[in-house]
Amino acid sequence: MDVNNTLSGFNSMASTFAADVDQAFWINFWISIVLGLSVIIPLFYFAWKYRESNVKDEDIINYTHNTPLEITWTLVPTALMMVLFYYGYTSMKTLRTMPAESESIVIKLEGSKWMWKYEYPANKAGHVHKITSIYDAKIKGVKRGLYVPKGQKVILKMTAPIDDVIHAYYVPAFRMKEDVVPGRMTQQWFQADVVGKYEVECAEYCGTKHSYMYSEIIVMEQADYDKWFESDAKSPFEDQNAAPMSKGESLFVDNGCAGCHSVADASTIVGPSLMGITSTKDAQYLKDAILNPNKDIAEGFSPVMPATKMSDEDMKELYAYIATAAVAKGANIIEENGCTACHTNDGSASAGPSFKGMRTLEDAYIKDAILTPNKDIAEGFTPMMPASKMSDEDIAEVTKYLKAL
Ligand SMILES: [Cu+2]
Repeated sequence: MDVNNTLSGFNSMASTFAADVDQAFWINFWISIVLGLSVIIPLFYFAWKYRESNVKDEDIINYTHNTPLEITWTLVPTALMMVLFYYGYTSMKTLRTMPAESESIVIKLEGSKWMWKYEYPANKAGHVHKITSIYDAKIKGVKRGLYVPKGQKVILKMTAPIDDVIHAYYVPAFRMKEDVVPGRMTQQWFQADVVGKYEVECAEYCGTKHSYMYSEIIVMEQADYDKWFESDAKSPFEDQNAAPMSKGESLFVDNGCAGCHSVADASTIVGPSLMGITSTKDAQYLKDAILNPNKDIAEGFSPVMPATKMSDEDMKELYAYIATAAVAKGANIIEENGCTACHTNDGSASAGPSFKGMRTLEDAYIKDAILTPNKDIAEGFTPMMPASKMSDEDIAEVTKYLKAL
């Protein structure tokens, strides 16, 4: 899904009750116009007709009442208002009457700063699908969403963590919106009849990344859905599984770390970037930061990170992921510039010395060696390295990579 920061989905009516909601909206709209104009037009007409220069003092009469007129202007608006009430009430009732849980797919939904998490009931093999939707700046969208079959009733049981804020789960194409409240369970159901992808947005301002709190609902054919649901694949679509995530990366995404921390570059999202952090902080530091995040806050950041429960084993995987993800960019630059043709990572000399062990070099030395390589050659090597044109940023990435080796 490529999101564009505008409300999309109003051009489709993908849920069974979308047409009812639209009908109620347009009836509401036109009756409001009629009632509004029935006041505003006479107002201007009478103001003009009885303007001061047009009325003689002797023409002014004091009417006490006019029974037929008063009955008319009471009954007609009341009737119109009852029409509004009828359509509002019946469509509201459809939306708010939950179908029987035994005939529906009941999915738990959690909204938090700034991600949506879904938890399905266990499949036949006992596997429980847990899916996290987090906005990914690289793909300008979310990688995963809520997968549902066409023509089936789905009940969403929604809540937010007790220390979070109010969000709202909003699906324009379904004409459906429900508050997601910390410590409270709210519900909403839908049945989607059109296969497709539909955008989900948070509709309750919830802080810095509110406008990036996206998810999507993917409506699938029943057979496709069943095939995925009975498997343990993270996603029903091959392209979303093409590059399987490492355990550490899954932990990073599923626990929502990616919502606030970047690892592949130095940009600040809400929390500080974790890029290169493993070169100065050990695994114990990361463990502390996860279990008791507000003990030790990086300068310039506020204590907003929720504590996360994680096993020691998972901590290790996560730490390993952060260590490799942080250097991935530098590694890419090195690869792209052909450096690996002459330099290894493992300590063995090739045409040039190995990168391993270069972590002791000064930053300025590394920069010089890239831009003017033949100025200062390591002992035992000949001056043959080509100068590389590299931006200061790329050099910084490469330096970080070398220091992490
Ligand atoms: Cu929100």
